[in-house]
Amino acid sequence: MTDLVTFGETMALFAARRTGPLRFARDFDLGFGGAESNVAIGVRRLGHTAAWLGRLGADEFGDLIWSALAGEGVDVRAVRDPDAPTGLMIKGRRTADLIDVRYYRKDSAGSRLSAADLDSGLIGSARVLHVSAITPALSASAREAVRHAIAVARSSEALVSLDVNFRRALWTPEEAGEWLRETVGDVDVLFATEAEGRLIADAEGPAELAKALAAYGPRHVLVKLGAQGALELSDGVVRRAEPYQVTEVDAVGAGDAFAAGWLADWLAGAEPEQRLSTACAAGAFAVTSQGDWESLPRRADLDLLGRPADGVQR
Ligand code: KDG
Repeated sequence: MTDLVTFGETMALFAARRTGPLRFARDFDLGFGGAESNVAIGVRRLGHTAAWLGRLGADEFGDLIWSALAGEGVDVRAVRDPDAPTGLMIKGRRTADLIDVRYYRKDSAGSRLSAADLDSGLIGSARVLHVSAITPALSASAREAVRHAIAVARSSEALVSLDVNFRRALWTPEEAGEWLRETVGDVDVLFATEAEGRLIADAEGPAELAKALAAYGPRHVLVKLGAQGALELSDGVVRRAEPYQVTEVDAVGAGDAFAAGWLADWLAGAEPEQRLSTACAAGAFAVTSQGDWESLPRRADLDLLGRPADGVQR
């Protein structure tokens, strides 16, 4: 049995090393990223088994993603598509504090994902199914894949987790809101920023927003508040966590890290306060270095945050 199964599009990532307009970038780091595979790596590093399903091009980027995920211990169940390339992301640094991400993913292998690519037996035997609302925005077949996977997980009583992960480049707020309102009643855990939560429901303040979102059905609602920490509403109880103080280098992937931390502690049967704290710690680690997933913590790393030390570990 796999603890967590997730699926979605993972793309090759070229990250500019130089700050300024992208056209003047000379050197790029080659890596990869995908909201769901980032979560799979995070959960794996925190001690649980994780499988990632998807479609990759039969190309060098597909090979890179496959071998790196497998190297992280993720069970990779991807279809290799001979007719479509692995999608690309280009990450520029317009200013020292502003990262801009461009996608080259239209008609990519990942966007051609369909329900037939998913191993229903694997989903049905998992303890957690994690999806993001990026996938339904990729194509009609990918949207159907999400619907199918949630139905399989529901019938097997797996915990169904959904991260809103709104991508304006893929669909409008209205389109996203409509899909989310149709779907959120079928999930157990909902991760959203305040702005993302308002795609679904309107309410003042994070606690009221969490209550409005919970009214749609999720048992656990997590509202991510960035530098203000996070708020959780679970079984009617609101909990608030303060953020960990770290120096931010690259915020991309923080939400996936937060979800990974929360889900890993749910799998471990941790107390709600501990679970929320681990989620915040994982999110804090994610922003400390470049890359969408590289600085995700292992269990032993979690104690490093918040230590009033001189910043040196020997
Ligand atoms: O959350 C980080 C992800 O956004 C990134 O790794 C790539 O899946 C991705 C996307 O669509 O932006």
